[in-house]
Amino acid sequence: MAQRSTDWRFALVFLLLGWAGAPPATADAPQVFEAEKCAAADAVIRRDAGASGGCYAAAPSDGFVLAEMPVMNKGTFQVWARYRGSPIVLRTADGKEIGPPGPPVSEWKWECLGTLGAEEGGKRLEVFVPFADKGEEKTSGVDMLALASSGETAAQLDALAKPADAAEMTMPDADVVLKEGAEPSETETKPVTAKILIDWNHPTRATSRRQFSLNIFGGYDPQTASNPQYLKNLKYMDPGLLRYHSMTGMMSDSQTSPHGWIDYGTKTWDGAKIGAALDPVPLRRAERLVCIGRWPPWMDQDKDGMLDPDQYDAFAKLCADLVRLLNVDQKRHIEYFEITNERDMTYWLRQMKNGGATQVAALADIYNRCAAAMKAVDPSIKTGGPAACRGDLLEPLKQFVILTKQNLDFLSYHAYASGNPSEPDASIYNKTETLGKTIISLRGMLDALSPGRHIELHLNEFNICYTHKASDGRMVGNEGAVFDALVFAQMGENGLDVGNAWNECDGTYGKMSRQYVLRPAAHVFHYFNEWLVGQAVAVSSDRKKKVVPFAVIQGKRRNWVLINRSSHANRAVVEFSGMPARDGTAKVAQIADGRVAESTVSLAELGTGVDLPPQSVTFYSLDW
Ligand SMILES: [Ca+2]
Ligand SMILES: [Ca+2]
Repeated sequence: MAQRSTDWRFALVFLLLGWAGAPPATADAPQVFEAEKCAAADAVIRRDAGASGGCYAAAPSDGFVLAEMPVMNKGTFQVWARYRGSPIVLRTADGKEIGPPGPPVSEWKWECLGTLGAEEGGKRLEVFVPFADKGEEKTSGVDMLALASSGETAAQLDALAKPADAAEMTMPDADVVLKEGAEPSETETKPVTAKILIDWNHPTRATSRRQFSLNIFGGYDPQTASNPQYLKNLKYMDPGLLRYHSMTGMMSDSQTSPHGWIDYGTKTWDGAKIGAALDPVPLRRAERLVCIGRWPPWMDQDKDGMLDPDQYDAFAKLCADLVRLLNVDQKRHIEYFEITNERDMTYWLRQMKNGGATQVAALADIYNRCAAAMKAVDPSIKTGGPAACRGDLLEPLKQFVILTKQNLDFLSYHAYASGNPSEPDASIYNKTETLGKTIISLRGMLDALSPGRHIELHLNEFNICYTHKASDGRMVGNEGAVFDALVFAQMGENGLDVGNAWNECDGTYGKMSRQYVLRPAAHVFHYFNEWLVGQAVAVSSDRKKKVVPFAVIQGKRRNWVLINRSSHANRAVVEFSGMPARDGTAKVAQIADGRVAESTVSLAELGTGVDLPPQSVTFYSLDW
């Protein structure tokens, strides 16, 4: 019946266009999808009387791929969504965003979110939700999706909505949850034997200690920075690039705040205090980046989180003064300076969330003035930013790069897996795969915009949970070690320039505690930096939701890691190609159950299978 009515409509369109002398219509009928039917397995499904079919799909967390749909269209077509509440972003499965995000809307509404060409046919489209609902009121969601030829109207698409079945609407005005989100992504709980292949003849990318690096948070405080155990632990973890970052601390009064670097009397940098913090940390094997996270409070008199317009040049001068103090007066040769931290929150995220024009150009203007003033003092420095808290929102970052690229040596962003301590481990670990895809998207964007000059990509904060208020204890447990190892494997595989975990020392996130005791993840830093810097090679696992491998050739050694991301033990059989059959013994370092232990294993044992403890990271090193 539906087919026949479509045919009639088609015939009518053809007839009318033909009669008007226009080219013959090539339009297909719109392809319409119920969002709840193509939603991700861990989406929330809710019932609502105003939704087509009585149901819609919602995101359980920020930055969620809510639904995927196939694109079968051949020509140019428009992508529409019927949704309510928070904005949504449509993108192709390879990460290309289709037009700007759909704005927030208060009632169910069709919005055309962009036009795609024939070259997108055969791909899949993703519906990406940047911001999930928080608090009590939870009504945001996507009801329907449509691929339509140009000229379709919202009213025409509305006619394709199916009314809710009145009998099923027990509470017509309420959003009833039919299915909760965030179900465990890995339902299988039995041990498996994973077959791991390492192809030593198939090089991929070089890895570096710059990837396996850290934020220096305690290093703002001279007392921490000069503690011998703190320094010993830093040396053990051996990061290649230290990012000095303390968001509010650095701009605090140096007399009253341990992290403060500003003399509030003179409103300038406190050179003596800064020297006392930086002097004790040796430069032996690490570059440094200093992040100027924000402007001092007197430059934001109206307290809207944005630099007051009459203070742009004053802030640029303050930034240049810091470069002069550190690199000219104190001769520290600091290589990298970062201009602002997570100001996407005030310049475009809140606008995207609540509706309103984004202010990317304003932040780019601030950036450009600062970079010019800083490079005038020391032309050798590299400047970058904006340390965006949301690297997964490509479009505003692309605009930022377009507006700053003459002055941009590195693009920086952050990635936290969750804000919910009860989100299952498997779901947290899966997000490291998403993190890898974001590296690919951002790298592709930078290369397209700056083909002649390599703009570095820095993922310079990452961890499991973005808020210390949630007290997610996994960051200081075995899960933190597994998570960091999975992130490092993604960085190595996808060619990130610099990675800095948040952070080296504190109560919630630190790779060491405030009492300078190493947490399990600290050993991941040590062994990645000692054993896994070299030429990465192709690897595979037939159970990669259970055991994840990563391998490098390091001089005369062949080194690799096996990450068991299950809460139970698994077995791994390791096979090599590109290496003649031989006997031998590999050194082993295993992080499990909160400790690290070194041992050895024979190649014969690896070929028949080794046991990997729950939530463990095991490193191997073989003399070639
Ligand atoms: Ca629906
Ligand atoms: Ca302001």
